[in-house]
Amino acid sequence: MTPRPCLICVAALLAVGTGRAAPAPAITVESQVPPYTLPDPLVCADGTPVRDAATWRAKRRPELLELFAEHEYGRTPAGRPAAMHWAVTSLDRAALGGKATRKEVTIWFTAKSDGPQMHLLIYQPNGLRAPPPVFLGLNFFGNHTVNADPGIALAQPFVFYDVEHYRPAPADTPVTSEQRGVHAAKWQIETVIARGYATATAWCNDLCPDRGDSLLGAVPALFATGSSEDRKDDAWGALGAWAWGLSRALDYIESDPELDAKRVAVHGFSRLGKAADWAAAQDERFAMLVSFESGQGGAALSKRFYGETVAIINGKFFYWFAKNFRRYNDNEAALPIDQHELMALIAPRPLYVSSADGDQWSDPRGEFLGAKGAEPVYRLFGEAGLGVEEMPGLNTPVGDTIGYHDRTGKHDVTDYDWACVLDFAGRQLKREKKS
Ligand code: GTR
Repeated sequence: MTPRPCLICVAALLAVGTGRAAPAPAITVESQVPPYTLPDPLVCADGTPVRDAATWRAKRRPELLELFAEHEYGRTPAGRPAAMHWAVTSLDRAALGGKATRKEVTIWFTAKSDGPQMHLLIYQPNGLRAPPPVFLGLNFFGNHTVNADPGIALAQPFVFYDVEHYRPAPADTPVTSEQRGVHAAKWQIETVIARGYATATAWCNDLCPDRGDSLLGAVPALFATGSSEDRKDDAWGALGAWAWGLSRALDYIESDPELDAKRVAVHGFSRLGKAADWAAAQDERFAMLVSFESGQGGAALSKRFYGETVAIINGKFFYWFAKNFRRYNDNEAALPIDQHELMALIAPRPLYVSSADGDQWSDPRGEFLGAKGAEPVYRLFGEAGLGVEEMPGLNTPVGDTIGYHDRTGKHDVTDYDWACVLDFAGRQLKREKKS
């Protein structure tokens, strides 16, 4: 793997990119949250009120998508490349002790076999009478980390990371297969299978490596994005490319008769939760969204200025968002949108937001308010949304079409989180479709 840019290079890029001194310090005390005003998802830019689902669909939804693309995530190239194609590269009908079928699929984004490509790993439960609904999400460190199953191809290039701190490990770290399954607890694949769902995942690195120079390679290069500093102000960043890849994985799922492409729940944790949020907002083929501790740029309100702020995230992760997002560094009041409107773009599809009390950086209350602020749009569709006025106590899942919980513990995805999500999906995704 190309090494990450050194700290001096990053500092230089930051100075060029933001032209600012250090961001204002983060607030993690609720009483210090400054007053703020949220934009109303039900008022169009020209002042027209949105009173029905038809106006939302025809006017306000496209307008909000455009605002998020221009000001925050950057623009996504339309559709899929004409030469995109795929092949199943491995198939085992007796995986996970015979309970599942494991499939590996390579999706090439161009006609070239050595061009940008994504490796999709799929487990589907055996013995079902109908194609199962699917949980689809990107992983941080390679498909072989999501389960200890020795049949999973080791991610290429094989990169060792410091799993606890989400950093590459030192270059001389010995290459062994010990990384198999290091994130298995975050994925709970056996449980997901046992509850009657398939699970599909790909490594975010296939689409866009998570490092400063990544916009010059992989999928961003395919669309001639330019470097993090040279690209257009409204060009996408890594989050946009990751979201795009989730839609391309769904393109494959639509072609696979063994999977129910009409019931795909897209999910993601933290930075990959932000990507899942943006993917589900743009691509209405996703039937449900699960946003695990997606924080700033995800489910949490930016204007609360609590935990990670716009300036902090743009400083450290200058290649995640559009350059335009930097205009709101320590200037959140000027943002014409906020994240409750991103959550509203999921309506009327089921949405689940999960927080962790030990993860104040992601702003649990801001994530709850992001979900809560989407409710007026769900109501336009006759959906109840969260159904509670106040943030629930710890470990108390709430909600109808919008689900939410705040778990005790650190920044993570746990068996508890999955248990809540699977209960919610059972009610919301597996229910008979309304005709
Ligand atoms: C942090 C970042 C968060 C979140 C997190 C993660 O460093 O500040 O926005 O994305 O990484 O992805 O684990």
